[in-house]
Parts: sequence; structure tokens; C-alpha cells
Amino acid sequence: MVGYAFMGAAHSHAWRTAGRFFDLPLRPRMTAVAGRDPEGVAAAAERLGWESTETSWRALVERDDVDLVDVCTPGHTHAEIVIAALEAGKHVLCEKPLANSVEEAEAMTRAAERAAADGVRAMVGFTYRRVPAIALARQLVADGRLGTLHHVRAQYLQDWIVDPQAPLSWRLEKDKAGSGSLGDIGAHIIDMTQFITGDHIRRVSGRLRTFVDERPLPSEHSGLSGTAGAGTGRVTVDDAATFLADFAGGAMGVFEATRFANGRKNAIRIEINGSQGSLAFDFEDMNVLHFFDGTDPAETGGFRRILVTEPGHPYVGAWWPPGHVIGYEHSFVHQAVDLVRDIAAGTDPAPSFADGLQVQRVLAAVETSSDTDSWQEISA
Ligand code: SOE
Repeated sequence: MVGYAFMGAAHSHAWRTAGRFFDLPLRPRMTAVAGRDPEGVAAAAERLGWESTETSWRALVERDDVDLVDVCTPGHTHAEIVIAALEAGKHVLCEKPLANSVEEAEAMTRAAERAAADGVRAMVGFTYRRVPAIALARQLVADGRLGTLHHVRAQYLQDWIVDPQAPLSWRLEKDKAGSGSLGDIGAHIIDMTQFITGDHIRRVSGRLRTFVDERPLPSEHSGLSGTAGAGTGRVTVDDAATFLADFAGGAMGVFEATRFANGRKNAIRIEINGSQGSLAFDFEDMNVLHFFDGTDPAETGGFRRILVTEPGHPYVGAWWPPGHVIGYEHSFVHQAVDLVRDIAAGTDPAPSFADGLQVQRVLAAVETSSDTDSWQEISA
């Protein structure tokens, strides 16, 4: 694994846990973690359960005892690490969004396609599609329970930088993160809604806004929080993004991604309305899917609250008895399980780099739309 901060901790937990709850055809071994700071990476290895450390990702990628490279670093480093790993014949899991630009994502996708010819697999980490309620939502749509889809409504709401004194971090710098709320969290709802609907976004009309464009530099930073230090730096990404989207299949989409929704910590709200029924989900109640079946008699119909903890629900059978809910970290475990199974079976993982590239094109189109005040088509 390269990187060991917030996402690195979530991925480490997943690699440690996957084979303890799920039957896996291969057993992940947490051979090495890489990071530039020798003390920091050593402490992380100890805490997160890695056998050894490297202070250069290149050294990690060249090791014979590494078969898979898990990239948990900021976006501006993804392309170089991922392409080198694929060229060295290593399977790759890359955190989302795939890259900081469409060009980088295209190069990574080409590298993944070349490597696939030699049986090397590549997956992009849109973990939320592996929340059981989201996987169930996709099944219901695929089974035709919603009929023809009319509306897709999606919001990803956080508030961790609503305080203007919250310090600058890499997620607020364009050269490191590519974009702000748009790419960091908007990318998730693009992937989730396309996954649930089995459809894709055809064109967008977007608005980006930065509410606080100068912030204190951090004296220290960990995960999403930090302490303000001396001096200030410029915020070079969007704080909030909204966009309208037309889906290829005809549904109308309304999307909102913001880090300024005061009081909302990690609310991912998705509602889909079709000719036969509707679905509604909120990550802050992630074990629940609300389903309205329009074919129910009006007198007894209404949204039903499905507690997605039955053994027959996606992924759930490997965990706890019904009603014993799961959390944020479990979707990362599901991601590790699916990737290991694909590697063993020689099948292509989803979401593929091509899927990650398509999301990148939607992100770029929203930015261009906001800059030019126009609708933008998503190129194929
Ligand atoms: C920060 O907004 C963040 O950690 C994202 O980077 C993750 O992808 C999301 O799952 C939680 O929030």
C-alpha cells in the first residue's frame, strides 16, 4: 500500500479483515507499506498491521513479494504510481477519483488495458457502491421494480471546512486534489447513481463555488481535521458543486456536493423515482433502504423501510445476524473481497479504470460547464 492516512487506515482494516469474514480463494498478505517519512511510515506499519516499510513507492512497486499495489495517496500522484505498478505487472487498487485530469485518467486506463492482456487487474475505489443498501438498490432497479426512471436526486453533504479558520490541506489545493467537493465527494454520487441506475450521464450543466478562498496554513493535519498555524494559503478548488445531469436513458438528475452543509457530516442522500416506484437512501442511516412500490394498493402502500441486514442481502451474509448493523469501514472490506475474488478468477473488476475515466469526464464537463455557463456533453 502507498500512503497511510485516512484512506490508508480504511484500506488496511479491509485487507486485515476480508479473509476473516469472507471465504477468499487467496489470502491477502500485508507485505509492505510505503510513505516518505521513515518514522511516520514505521509507526503506521505497526499500527495498521503491515509487515515492512519502504520510503519510496518505486521500491515498493519493484519488490518481488508484492503482487498488488493499493494506492491511497492524493490524486496528483495516482497516474505515475499506478502506471509504474501496472507496467511492473502488479494488480492495482487506486483510490477515487482515478486521477486529477481526463488526460491522466486516459493514460491510466490505457495502461490498465495493456496490463489486462497479461492477466493484471485494476480497480478504482468507489467504495460506496459496496454498501449493501446501494447494491440492493441496483438489484431492484435491474429487476425492473422502479420501471422507467424519471428522476435521480443525489446530494453528498459534509461540513468539515465550514469554519473559515479550518486550515488548508491537500484536499483544498488544485495541484494536489484536482478539484474540491466536486472530485472528492461529487465523484462518489456520480458513480453511485450510475451504478444504481445501470445508466450513464450524457450531459451536464454545473456551478462551482468557493466560499472561503484564503485559509490558515496547518501546523498539523490528520485525516480531515487540522490545527491552524502561522500564515495563510489560497484555496484553489471549489467548496461546493451543483449540477443538472441528463442520463442517456432519459432520467433527469440533480446533484449537489458540498463541504459547507453545516451540521451534515457525511450525508449521502440519493432518491430515484421511476414509473413503478421509488428508492431513497441516506448514508447517515446506511443500513436502511427506503422503497416505494407503486403497484401496492394505495390504502396500504407507502415507502417501506428495508433494514438491509438479512443474510440474502448483498454482502451481509458474511457478517452478523439480522439487525446487527454494519458501518463505514465494511464497504472497504467488500471492495477488498471483490478484488481478490476477481484476481483469483481472472475476471475484470468493477469499477474498472474505464469506469473511473468516465466519471473523470463527467467531473471535467461540470467544471467546463461552470466556467463557460453552458451545457456540456460527456465525450465517449
Ligand atoms: C473527505 O471528503 C472524504 O474522506 C472523501 O475523500 C472520501 O472519499 C469520503 O468517503 C469521505 O470523505
